[in-house]
Amino acid sequence: MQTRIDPMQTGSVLTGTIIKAIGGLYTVESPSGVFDFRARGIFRNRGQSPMVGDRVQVKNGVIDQLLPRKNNLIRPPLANLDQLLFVVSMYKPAPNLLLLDKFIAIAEYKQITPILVVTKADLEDPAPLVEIYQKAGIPVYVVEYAIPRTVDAVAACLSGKVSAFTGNSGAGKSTLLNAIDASLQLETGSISEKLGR
Ligand SMILES: Nc1nc2c(ncn2[C@@H]2O[C@H](COP(=O)(O)OP(=O)(O)OP(=O)(O)O)[C@@H](O)[C@H]2O)c(=O)[nH]1
Ligand SMILES: [Mg+2]
Repeated sequence: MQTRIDPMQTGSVLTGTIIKAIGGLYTVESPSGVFDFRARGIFRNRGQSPMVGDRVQVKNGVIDQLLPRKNNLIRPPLANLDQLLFVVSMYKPAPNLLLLDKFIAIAEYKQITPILVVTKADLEDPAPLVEIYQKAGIPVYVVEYAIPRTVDAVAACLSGKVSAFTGNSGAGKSTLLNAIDASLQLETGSISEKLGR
């Protein structure tokens, strides 16, 4: 059985993954628990900044070392992704395929598996879009909230992988994440509708 360590204790060393980064405070998930730390000033001086997904070593209660990254994105700053889920809605907002193709190319280049998740299929037939991307070898999931197994399929593809969701405002990212995990309780709709896009 692992003894619980005090990560702030002098001489303690802990390795974990950053799961949240806000205002210079980093939440690190480790085998001994989840803790908040700051990072050594040296990272800023080197123009290196810890990001969500980074594997880090914490010494004496401070993030001391960033372990080598498999890949990373700059905006949003995310490291060590296995897959990127592109949430594309069939209607309002309509799909922007040029942008989608660019992002898929970037993901492939960074060795991140691109996955297409199609929403609002109840409002417009997704078949033509699905066909294009399936033919190109991209995994495609069509989500229909009236058919729960379509949500379960997306949830299942997340298992054991580090994933990020991206997509236009209003595409249905928060709605989907809430359907996958109701405890998230993400706000949906309001902002996009106020902006009218
Ligand atoms: N008809 C229909 N509406 C959907 C579907 N998915 C999402 N919506 C609606 O679309 C609106 C926007 O959904 P959100 O989940 O808030 O979109 P988002 O991608 O999180 O948007 P931002 O947070 O602004 O980036 C909400 O009113 C949802 O109820 C769908 O599959 N069908
Ligand atoms: Mg949202």
